[in-house]
Amino acid sequence: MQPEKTILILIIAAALLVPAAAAHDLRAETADQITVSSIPDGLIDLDKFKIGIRSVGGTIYPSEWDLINKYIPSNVETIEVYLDWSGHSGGPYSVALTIYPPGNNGHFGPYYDSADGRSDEKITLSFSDSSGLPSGTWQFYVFGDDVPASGISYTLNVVY
Ligand SMILES: [Ca+2]
Repeated sequence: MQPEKTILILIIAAALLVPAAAAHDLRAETADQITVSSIPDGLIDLDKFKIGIRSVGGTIYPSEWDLINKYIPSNVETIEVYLDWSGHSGGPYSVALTIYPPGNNGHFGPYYDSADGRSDEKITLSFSDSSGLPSGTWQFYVFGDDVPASGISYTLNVVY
């Protein structure tokens, strides 16, 4: 093979690989049809979701996991997830979020701050399935990736 051809093939291969790799961050490691998206402004739309707000607060410590269970009823097409650990002195800090839908279908994440396109000490993502998300108990694991020994507080809202 001529060197020029080899280079051209490598360029094409790289062009094909980059979008696939960039898109992988928000894809489910599952075989179902759930679409994961960044929430454009990262803000809760209270008018749209005021019935379904499920909020919980806690304190996360270095290398510890907090498990938060949320029940999602049937016929819900979209849930939005807002994890916020912003505003602590000495930051920015790093917290990760891994989500297990019901039904042993694998998991989403772990997601870090930048997974939603903004480095703001928040993770704001939506999960959608036009035929209905899995109903039952969703498990949200909050992980203290880089937080002070004294811990930092956070809030998790799951709205639908
Ligand atoms: Ca973020």
